[in-house]
Order: sequence, then C-alpha cells, then structure tokens
Amino acid sequence: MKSALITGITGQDGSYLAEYLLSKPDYVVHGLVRRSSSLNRQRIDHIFKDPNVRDRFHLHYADLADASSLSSLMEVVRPDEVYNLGAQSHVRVSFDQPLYTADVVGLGTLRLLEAVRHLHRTHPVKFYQASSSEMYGSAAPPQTLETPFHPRSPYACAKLYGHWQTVNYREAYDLFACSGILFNHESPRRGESFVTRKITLGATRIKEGLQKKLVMGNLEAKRDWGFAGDYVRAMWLMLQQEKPDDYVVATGETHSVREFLEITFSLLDLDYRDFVEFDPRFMRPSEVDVLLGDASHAEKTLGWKPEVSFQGLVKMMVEHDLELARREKFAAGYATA
Ligand code: NAP
Ligand code: G4F
Repeated sequence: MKSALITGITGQDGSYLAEYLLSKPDYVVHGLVRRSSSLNRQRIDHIFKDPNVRDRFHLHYADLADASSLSSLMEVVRPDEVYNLGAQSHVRVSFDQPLYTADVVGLGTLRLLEAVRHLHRTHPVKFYQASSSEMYGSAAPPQTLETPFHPRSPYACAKLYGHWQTVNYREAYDLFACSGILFNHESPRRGESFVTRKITLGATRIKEGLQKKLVMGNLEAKRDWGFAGDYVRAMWLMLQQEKPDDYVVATGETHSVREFLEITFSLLDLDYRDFVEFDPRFMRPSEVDVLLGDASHAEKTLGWKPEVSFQGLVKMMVEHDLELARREKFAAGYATA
C-alpha cells in the first residue's frame, strides 16, 4: 500500500484529492486537521460513510503553525507522498492578516519541508507544494513557467516563499519536491467567499426569493478558471514522474468576473444588472488584473488536460447551489408553516 499525507484535507482541493487517491485501491490517506471549536468536515464526511474506503482514511490533529506537531505526525504516518494544500488561502483576507498568512502559508511550507527532509533520511518521501498563479500578479499574460513572478498580495508573497523553498529543497537535498503553479479552480465545494461561489450561491438564492441583491467588488478582473476535480489529478501525476519538476496547471482560457455573472444569471433566466451592486469593501489594495495560464508542459509531460469546460463548470455550480437554495426555501417554509 502507498501512504499519502494531505494538509488542507478539509478544504476544497483536499477533499477532491482524498477521494481521488482513495479511488485507487493501493492508497491509504492521512489528513492533517486543525482543532476548531465546531466541526468543519462537511467536505469529507461522506468518505467516512463509504464502506469501500473508510478503513483507509485517517485524520490527525496538527497545524502548519506548529513545527513539533508536523515532525511528530511525519514520524507516526511515515508517508510516501506529502501534499501540502493547507493555507490561509483568501487573497483579500491576507491584506487584513499579512503576518498570520506569511506564517501559515510561507513558514508553514518550510516547517513541513523540514519535517519531510528529516523523514527522508530513513524513508523516501515525495512532496507536492500547492503554489499559485497569484505569484504572477501583474506579469503580462499568458503566464508560463518562464514568466517572472510579480506578487501583488501578502498571500502571493507567502506562496512565492513556499515555492522557492520547495525548489531549493529539491536542489539542496535532492528531495523529490514538485511545485504545482495552479490557476484558479472551482467547484460546488469552493469556499463561499471566493468570487465564483459567492456568485452562484447569491444568484440561486435570488432566484428562489431568499436574497434581493448581490454586493460585489471589481467585475473587470479576469481569471483562468478550471474545475478542482481536474486539477487534483495533475497533483498526483506530478508525483508519479521519474523526476521532480514544476508545472503550470491551467485551462488556457480567461474570463472576467462580469462574464461569470452574466452566464450564471442567464442560466437562471435573470439579468445580473438588475441585482448586482458595487461595494468598495470588496476591492483589494492591489489587484491582479488578468491571469491566463499556459499548461503545455503539464500537457506534454503528464498527459494532463482539463475535462470540464468553463461553461460546464458554471452550470455544475449553479445546479448544485440551486438545489441548496430550494432546500433552504423548503426548510424555511416548513419552519413557519
Ligand atoms: P481552501 O478550501 O481554503 O482550504 C484550505 C485548507 O487549509 C483547509 O483545509 C484549512 O483548514 C487548511 N488550513 C488553514 N490554515 C491551516 C493551518 N494553520 N494548519 C493546517 N491547515 C490549515 O483552499 P483550496 O481552494 O482547497 O486550495 C488548496 C491549496 O491550493 C491552498 O494552499 C491554496 O492556497 C492553493 N491554491 C488554490 C487555488 C484555487 O484556485 N483553489 C489555486 C492555486 C493555489 P480549515 O478547514 O480548518 O480552515
Ligand atoms: O475568487 P477570488 O477571491 O480569487 P483570487 O483572488 O483569484 O484567489 C484564488 O485563486 C488563487 C489562484 O490564482 C489562489 F491561489 C487563491 O488561494 C484563491 O483560491 O477573486 C477573484 C477575482 C479578484 O480579482 C477579485 O477582486 O474576483 C474579484 N472580485 C470581485 N468581487 C471578488 C469580489 N472576489 C471576492 N472574493 N469577492 C467579491 O465580492
């Protein structure tokens, strides 16, 4: 059996990656969870209910801010593969909490790499780092592996630190360490405060009469949006190659927030202009205007291609959130009946 350790297992990507690895009969999956006052395991609860995989799925308490918890965990699990997906991953929030973001995202990666390096002396380990297209910041599109980075947020600076530490651990210690520079990827499991999910949740609630307006920031920003389920396959493929390397993972298409709004509302037979209001609260001190990735290295080396189109992604999220809104409306009606 192969054993994988995932940080960020309660998040969007962690949940898809756990499912993907467990769909292979030769994987045991260990997830790092941090203590919270109320349980936040909605994205992985179903795995424990699946009799075919639950015996191969284990959770452990630790934190990227706590080096001792990471080295203890590494000794207990002795994983063959480590996927570092844990992060304070919200760009806007990183302007409010820059030091915390740098600690968890930047130093957290270094703490984990150190724990991996120590284990690697007695047990071979492969390492995946969840790097981000945010690191390109204001660099002109299309962004490739050769494009110089120009980060525009505390989050992006912290991710860049983690990226270079990963590259340096590969070069200095001969670790099998890969940095996946992933462009935005979404799904029905996307956190509610990221723009795509905020739009699909808001629009479907408006459709069901549960909400009147949707308050937004910059509608002109453009992103290369893919489906998270496609992107976790690329993470796994990187660790199955003969040599470690860095990869850009993207769709090669870019769309504005405004286009995302237009398509979402039109799927619901609504016009977004009747419902969307501007609030400067959602603007950022420095913005990333256009992200558009070139994934040709991943396509050529890993044989990876996205399977879900942009239109398909929006439709998938709208259908999921419309069902949620209908259930919410039914529950509200039932409560007041
Ligand atoms: P997400 O849904 O926000 O999940 C983040 C995960 O990190 C959660 O499980 C969270 O745990 C965990 N976490 C936060 N602070 C932690 C800490 N101090 N110690 C341990 N775990 C901690 O993020 P995602 O969208 O799945 O993204 C996964 C990774 O890819 C992140 O590193 C993100 O920065 C990066 N990335 C994402 C995208 C994208 O478009 N989604 C693109 C490029 C890179 P709780 O549940 O306890 O909060
Ligand atoms: O959905 P967002 O918050 O994602 P952002 O900033 O691109 O970051 C995401 O993708 C990165 C990869 O490039 C990841 F590394 C990161 O962890 C995260 O997953 O915002 C997208 C765009 C921005 O330009 C933002 O200014 O949408 C714009 N926007 C406009 N109104 C808004 C809103 N963003 C949010 N979150 N909320 C709004 O009301």
